Amino acid sequence: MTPPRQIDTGVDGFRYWPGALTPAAQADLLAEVLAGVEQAPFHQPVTRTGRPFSVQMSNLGPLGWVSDRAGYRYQPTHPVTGAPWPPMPQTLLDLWRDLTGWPEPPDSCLVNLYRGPAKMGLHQDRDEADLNAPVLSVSLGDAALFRIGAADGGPTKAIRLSSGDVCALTGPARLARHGIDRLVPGSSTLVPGGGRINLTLRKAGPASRQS
Ligand code: MD3
Ligand code: FE
Repeated sequence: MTPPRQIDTGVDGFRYWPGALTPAAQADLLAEVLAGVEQAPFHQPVTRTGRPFSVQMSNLGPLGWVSDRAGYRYQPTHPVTGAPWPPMPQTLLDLWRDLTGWPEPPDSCLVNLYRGPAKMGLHQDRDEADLNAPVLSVSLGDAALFRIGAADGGPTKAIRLSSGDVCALTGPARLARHGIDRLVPGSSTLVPGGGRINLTLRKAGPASRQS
């Protein structure tokens, strides 16, 4: 893998590998993810106030991020079917090891599906037990305008994330504010039915005790 490109987001610890996955690798990975999602169909979560997300979600791996009127959390089962989440593809475990070097594997892969006007408001990711562990994001399908800014406020910057791009959020970027402003419609034909799939790999559960 090529070294990450340092781009000026104003946020230290944002590491970016544009075009990390070839078109063939993107197609193979998407097929694995969609096979998993057949067992764990996309659902539309709601916030604590009952407002639906415009993004549809599923998860792969031991823990999945869910949101409902009880709040946000990671749980081992699908909120609608009650079944355990399908396994995380080995490709993603390898990518995490190669790019983050983190000593523990990810235990969660959130699969976000954006179609049409779907977006994600500016937020921080802080539902994970160990906020020192990095987060790795893989973009597939239509490009998106991603927005990022420092944890403590101030200006934000927009970056176009395209299919096959990978980014890691480490160190001071781990608590960065970030979101998705909008898709760039028609920029890819990868996802059947159109749109964008983002895979977010995390170590969500507690760090295992070091021996
Ligand atoms: C910066 N997902 O699921 S991925 C999310 O494209 C989420 O679906 C977006 O934000 C998406 O929580 C953005 C890039 C990303 C993921 C995690 C981060 C950026 C991040 C965590 C900290 C800082
Ligand atoms: Fe996030």
